[in-house]
Amino acid sequence: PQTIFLSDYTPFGWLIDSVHLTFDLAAHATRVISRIAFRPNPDAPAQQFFLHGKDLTLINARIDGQDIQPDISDEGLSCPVPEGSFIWEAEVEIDPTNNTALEGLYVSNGMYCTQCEAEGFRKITYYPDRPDVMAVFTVEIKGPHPVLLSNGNPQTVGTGHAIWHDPWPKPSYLFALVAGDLVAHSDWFMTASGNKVDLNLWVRPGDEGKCAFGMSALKRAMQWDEQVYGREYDLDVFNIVAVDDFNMGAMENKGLNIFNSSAVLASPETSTDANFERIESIIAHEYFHNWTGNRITCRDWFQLCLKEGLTVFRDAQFTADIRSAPVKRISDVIDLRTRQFPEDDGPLSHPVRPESFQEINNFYTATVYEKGAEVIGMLKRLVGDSAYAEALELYFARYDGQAITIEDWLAVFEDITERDLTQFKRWYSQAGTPRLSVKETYGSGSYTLTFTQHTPPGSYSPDPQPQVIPIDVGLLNANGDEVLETQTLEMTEATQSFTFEGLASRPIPSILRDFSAPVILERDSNNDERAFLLAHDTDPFNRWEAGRALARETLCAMATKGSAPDTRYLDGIRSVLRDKALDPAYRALMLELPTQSELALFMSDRGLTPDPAAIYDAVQSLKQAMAEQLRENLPTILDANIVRQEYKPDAVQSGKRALYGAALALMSRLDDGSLAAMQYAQADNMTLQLGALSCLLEVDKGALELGAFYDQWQDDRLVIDKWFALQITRATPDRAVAVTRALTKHPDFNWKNPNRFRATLGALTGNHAGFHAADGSGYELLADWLIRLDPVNPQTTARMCTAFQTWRRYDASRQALIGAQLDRIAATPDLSGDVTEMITRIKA
Ligand code: BAL
Ligand code: ZN
Repeated sequence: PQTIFLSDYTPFGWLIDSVHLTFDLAAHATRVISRIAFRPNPDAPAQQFFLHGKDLTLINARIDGQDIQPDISDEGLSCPVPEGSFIWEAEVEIDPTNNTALEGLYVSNGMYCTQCEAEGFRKITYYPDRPDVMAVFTVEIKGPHPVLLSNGNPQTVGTGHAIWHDPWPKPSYLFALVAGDLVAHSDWFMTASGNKVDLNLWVRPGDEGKCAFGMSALKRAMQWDEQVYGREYDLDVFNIVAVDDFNMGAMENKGLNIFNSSAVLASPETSTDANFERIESIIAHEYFHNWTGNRITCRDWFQLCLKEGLTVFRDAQFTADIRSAPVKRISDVIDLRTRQFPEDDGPLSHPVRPESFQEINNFYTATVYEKGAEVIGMLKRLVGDSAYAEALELYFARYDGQAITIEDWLAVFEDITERDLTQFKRWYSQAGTPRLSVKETYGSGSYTLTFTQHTPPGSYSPDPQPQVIPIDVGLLNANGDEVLETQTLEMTEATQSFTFEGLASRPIPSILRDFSAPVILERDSNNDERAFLLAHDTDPFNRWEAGRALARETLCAMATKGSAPDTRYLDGIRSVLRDKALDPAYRALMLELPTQSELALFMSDRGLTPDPAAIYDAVQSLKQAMAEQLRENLPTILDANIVRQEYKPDAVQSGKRALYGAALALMSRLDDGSLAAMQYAQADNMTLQLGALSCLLEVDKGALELGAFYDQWQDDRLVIDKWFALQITRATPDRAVAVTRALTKHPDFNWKNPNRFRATLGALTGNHAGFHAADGSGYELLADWLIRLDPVNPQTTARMCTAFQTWRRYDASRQALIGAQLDRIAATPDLSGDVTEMITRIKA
């Protein structure tokens, strides 16, 4: 595969005035007729006319009405063109039914749909398939389907024929088409300017009852974007379509968002609170892309973080506003540590804005998305809320309708604040998670914190330079009173000191409040201080962090030295749990232990080789100790947090259910699952039903319930995904591989469906000790399936190769076993470019 470099960017030689596409849909022989008006781009260097195209059969091509014979390769076509403007016309044939890769136009359950980001449009017709070529599209669809949809506003719509016109210039990656037997859940929204927008959520017949929540989330997102960012919707209609076979969560195509059904369909009986919250945030995310991504898009794919980092940041603000800000922040940091830190710590590490790639699909990563959002959070913290708001106003005004770069994005902040952001820009160009160590001195009322930053060198960034790190700090006295409110310290040097005067006694510092930067804080603290902060910190994030750090320390000591659980952790957690002034959702997060892979990274950061079985045993022992410690408190907690009102997926009820579920899991360790079995039997919502089943499986009970669950839900594909995943997630390490293998033989294991594949093999990779079974059986089973899936769906296969990215952390035997599987995958004949790139990088 060819490597593409950011530094090689060249504008396309032509601009497009209009695109007219006609689709004549047929299962194996869809015809796509294109008519495109090109004119020379005065800002581009001279170049040969080249259009991308893949897996297309060219029927005919014409320039200004004259038949031509272009040179055709695997990547596209080229031909001589007139010097001035010209009309390109082509007819191609494609086979949507055999398109199992789910890129371009494909068929899912009899419904035609598209996925064009990043480079799927070239599988639909010949086109300059790059984000900086923006054009106005008119799309005509012919096909025997009751519903025919494309981007923009409808012009003619009926069974068998429809014409859609999108007045907003857009790149091809935002093109979408849907045709099928669908039903709509409809509503409307009045914009601040008084334009009425028709809203439709299109689903398969039978799914109508799962649309109301998605629609309400959409309306709330539309209103929030008007109120907070001053962004209004800009078409007469906004369509969302749910599709079962989809590689990602959802896609922000202009006016026609296409969603993985798991990211939009919800009902209390079939969806958990976590599902509802995820759906709400994905709907908001895709909607927010209308401005941050669609109206203003990326010049090239290296700038992916321009739209993704900003849109993740915006959807996080939305969730924080309508739910609980501290709970959202903590959840995001857990996610960052689970997915982004390992990525940035291993062979797949890359900057938020990569400078080279082979397959852009491999860069839809936690680094681009989540670290990209963290970078925006830091920028906002450094410039302040009002400068951020002004900069965004300028951003929308200056770049509307353009395809731009990170330099353009930073320029609005430089213009508004007159700051020089040259050093800050390293967050976009340097890979790796900075380590921030801190030393302190105190004397004569003067307290000094000295920070040192160090980013481990990697292949992408062999010589990392100091970054701008906003460090939020507060100081407490020995009584737990705040003697210094939160201040943002701006660190720019490799080592830098900050002094605070006038302190009556040596303070206890609360550092990196609100997780003000995506760094690993290395502080020579101790469990007494952590316990103090767990009891007293006034910053909700750092209070949680103190508990998490105590848990990490005690689990590390238990796993490596066989220590007993630290009583300071157990006592601290009990106090927090009993504090009724604290939000139940927050208390539930306090009860959650660090993930086993987080502990593995923590240990390897300290130069220890993580033993997955020992980590698993430590976690089990600590949970048991927590249950014993809280024996007297659990009945009260359970009683206070059972929700008796009609189910609502809001923050208040879901917080109570989260705390109830966490307490029920501990109670199950004391009563052998009897309360969980009772709750399972009575459950009238999926949160409780699945939560109770999970508790039972964790204490090696629940076989009957597991069977009953399948019988009850066998016709609901999204619930059966949960059934697959839960058994594997809850399997003990010695059984995880066998359970997964057995499920791959289940008649419902439709492995070509990405959701089912992820629910099964993805769940295995999430069972840390099971996947890392010492005999290598987990690695072998995953490799078997990756090799099988690759020719069918390279994108989903490549994504799942990331399970091997942490391999150098483990012992020599495991490294040898993983290395052998990586070699086996690499040696597979006709391996896709996607997977070849991933395996090559992981092995490097
Ligand atoms: N643009 C791909 C899906 C998403 O990030 O919204
Ligand atoms: Zn996005």
